[in-house]
Amino acid sequence: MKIGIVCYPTYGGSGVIATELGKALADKGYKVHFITYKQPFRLDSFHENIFFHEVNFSNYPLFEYPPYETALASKIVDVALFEKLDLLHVHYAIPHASAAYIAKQILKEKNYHLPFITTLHGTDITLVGKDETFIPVVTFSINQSDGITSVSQSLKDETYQNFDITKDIAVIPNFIDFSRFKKLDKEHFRKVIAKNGEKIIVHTSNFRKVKRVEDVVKVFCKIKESIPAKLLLVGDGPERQNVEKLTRQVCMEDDVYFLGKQEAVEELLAIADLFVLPSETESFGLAALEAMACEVPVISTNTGGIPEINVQGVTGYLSNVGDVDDMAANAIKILSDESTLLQFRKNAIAQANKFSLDSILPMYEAYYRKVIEQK
Ligand code: GMT
Repeated sequence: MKIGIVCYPTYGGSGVIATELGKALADKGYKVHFITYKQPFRLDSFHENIFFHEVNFSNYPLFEYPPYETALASKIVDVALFEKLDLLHVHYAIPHASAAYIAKQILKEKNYHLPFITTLHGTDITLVGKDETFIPVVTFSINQSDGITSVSQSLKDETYQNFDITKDIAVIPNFIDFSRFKKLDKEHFRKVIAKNGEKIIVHTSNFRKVKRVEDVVKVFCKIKESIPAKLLLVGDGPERQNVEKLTRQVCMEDDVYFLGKQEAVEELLAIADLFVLPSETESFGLAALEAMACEVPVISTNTGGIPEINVQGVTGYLSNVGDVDDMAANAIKILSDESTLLQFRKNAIAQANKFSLDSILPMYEAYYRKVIEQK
């Protein structure tokens, strides 16, 4: 089967899942064609079954807003015809689903049938997609998809609540590649960060407002009142400056490390005792799952799809958005007793095992076959 994959190539969960899915499919012998404006950041090595097609678009001075969607649709048409794609899988609805629809219509004129699947990832529904400026196009293009998947039950429910969707949405959760995400022995590294045996708290995200990274710092300050600890902040984005400012105001900045964008997240999770994810909304929370796969318990909010991953009192704790006192109290409960921490660590990996690549990949393969056969 020849599959086209459209995604955002930047630092973010939807691009990570799309890339990891493409790599796993390629390992199984599928021919995978990535169509994006930049090489996806996790697509870093040669594979005989993986191809990359860059979407170039004109910077003609007339265009205050370069017409990316038009360029993407044209590229999809070109790749589909030349590479004889059987299926197109677009990740994140905006603007990928509408570009896929345009491409499909153009190809139809050329007697070429290209079914497409849209995977909803989160903010394409919960934040950006809900914006009045996008609703008509998002609703239309989701309904025109030959298959629709959502990364959590919560996101599926929210899609039906907010959009007039007439088709069935299949829930296919995000997954973890355990050959990469597992607890590594990095004790030497731990000693560099936590010289005096401090506990290590980690947060990774794209530092957008929705992630509430300032709450991570607030929780950390409260933890530090009872437990010696260090905080590793991994990632970068628009809120970083505000978070840095807060850190300088409220906390001893020596205990907080801003590590920026890191490729080998698993090496940082290897020394973590706790992961904090205080998001305003989170359709799934792939970063939390990655932490759990590395045996790290999670303190999170109870929003969106997070409760489908993080189990209250088992793999971590969940609090209302913004309730930093509750988050800190829960963190202290886990960190102040070694046997409790160890139990939470074991529970976290056991829960993460339910989302292994090996169990989720066949769900995508079966869905692909169903969509192709339904023409
Ligand atoms: O964060 C976003 O704005 C979009 C997206 C991304 O590309 O990172 O994140 C979403 O997709 C991830 C992968 O399916 C999910 O794990 C994240 O929970 C989800 N982000 C939000 O819902 C905020």
